[in-house]
Amino acid sequence: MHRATQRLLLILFHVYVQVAVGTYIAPRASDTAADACRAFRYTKPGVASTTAPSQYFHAGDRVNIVNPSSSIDSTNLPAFCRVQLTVVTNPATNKTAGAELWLPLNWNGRFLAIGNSGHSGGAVVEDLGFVAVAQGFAGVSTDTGHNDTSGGTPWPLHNDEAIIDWSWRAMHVSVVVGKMVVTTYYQQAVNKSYYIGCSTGGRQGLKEVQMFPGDFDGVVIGSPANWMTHVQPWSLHVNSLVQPVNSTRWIPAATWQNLIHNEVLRQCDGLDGVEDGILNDPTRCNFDPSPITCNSTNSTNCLTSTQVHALMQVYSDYIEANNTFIFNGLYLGGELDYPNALVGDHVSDLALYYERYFVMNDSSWHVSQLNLAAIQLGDRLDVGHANAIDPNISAFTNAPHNGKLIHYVGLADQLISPGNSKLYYNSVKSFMQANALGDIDNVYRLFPVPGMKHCKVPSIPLDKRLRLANIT
Ligand SMILES: [Ca+2]
Repeated sequence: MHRATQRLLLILFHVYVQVAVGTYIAPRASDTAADACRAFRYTKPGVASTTAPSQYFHAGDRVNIVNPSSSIDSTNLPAFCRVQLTVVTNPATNKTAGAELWLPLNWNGRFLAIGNSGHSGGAVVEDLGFVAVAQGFAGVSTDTGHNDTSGGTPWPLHNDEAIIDWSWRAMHVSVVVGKMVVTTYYQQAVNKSYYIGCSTGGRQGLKEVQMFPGDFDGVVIGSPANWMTHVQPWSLHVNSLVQPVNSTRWIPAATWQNLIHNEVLRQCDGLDGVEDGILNDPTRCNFDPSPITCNSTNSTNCLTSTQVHALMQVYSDYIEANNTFIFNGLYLGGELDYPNALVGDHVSDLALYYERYFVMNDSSWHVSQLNLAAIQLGDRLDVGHANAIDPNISAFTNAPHNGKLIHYVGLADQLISPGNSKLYYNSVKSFMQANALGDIDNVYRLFPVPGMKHCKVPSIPLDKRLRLANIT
């Protein structure tokens, strides 16, 4: 008997025995998908290329990925293919950015881009998992053009290309390339295209709506840091209202969380008809600090007049020299978290970083140098064109594109005044009305969320939170 035939018979016999004794394991149905994933490469010179072997995760496989800005460790995800790309963001300089595409086996035909946070680099793998593939979307996330780790030279210093990538370019290019790669992978065009992001992610989403209205059919943004040239100086301003620690204006965390918060609730909570610890509309309350101001009969559990002045400034609009409006104040009601943020014991890292390395290109710039001229310099430069404040979104919302924009903001936001969201929404509404571009109610909705912090609903685990926020 021919040796090859012998081998074939041996193999068949081996299989027969395994089946007979119940040990034969058929190949998984998804192994074809796994093989296709692992073999997948994308190379388009001058545009993008895969930078690592694509990884396939079967449903329930442990997905444990960490980068400088995001991490995920889960065994609850459906089957998907992880594709890592380098995209060319500026062919003239050969500047590139990293991007990840997570492509579910059971694809719903839709595309979802995930926004970033802060100034950090690194794809948002957490949301690629829990938001995109968990709901059947092909997800894309950019590293914003840098992969910053703490320490070393700050990435934006004298690096305009990196700043432009962070500001808008890496997102847009990743979306355009991402759709091409998705189409190649599934051999099927994207049906609908969506975006979701909060804070920096909210800013990126608005930038997309304003600059690249064709990228998405629907955009969901939360508390956007869209007025960079004002939110950053405002953050430093709020710091300075109470800092340094142990100055006469300093207010300890326990005082915010007990004395002040309790008095705010006493005066404001019931105005919405329900005393539940949440202010449905903090702007309705005309807070009077006098009951907690120290006087001749109460000099211990109280605020000095200097502290009261600081407190009321924190809740007030930031008005600079020449009566120049800079930014809205924090809202009443979020005092449990305010000491963990801008009225805490240290200067805002993000804001100081922005002023030093984006605007001034000066590592020694100090908070004490903040003034109207510095803010106006920031406005004039609008470094990287990071501001996303254009009120004309008609190319996105109106025919023929007919996009939809959903915007939410927590009214207890501790990092960006909720007034900023209202300001942008109202600017769009006014612009569209003034230019006869239609009523925005059908295309752009703002949802203020009472009691909600910056981009977070407290006390609910992330994966459950995201499923509650299911946007399918
Ligand atoms: Ca209430």
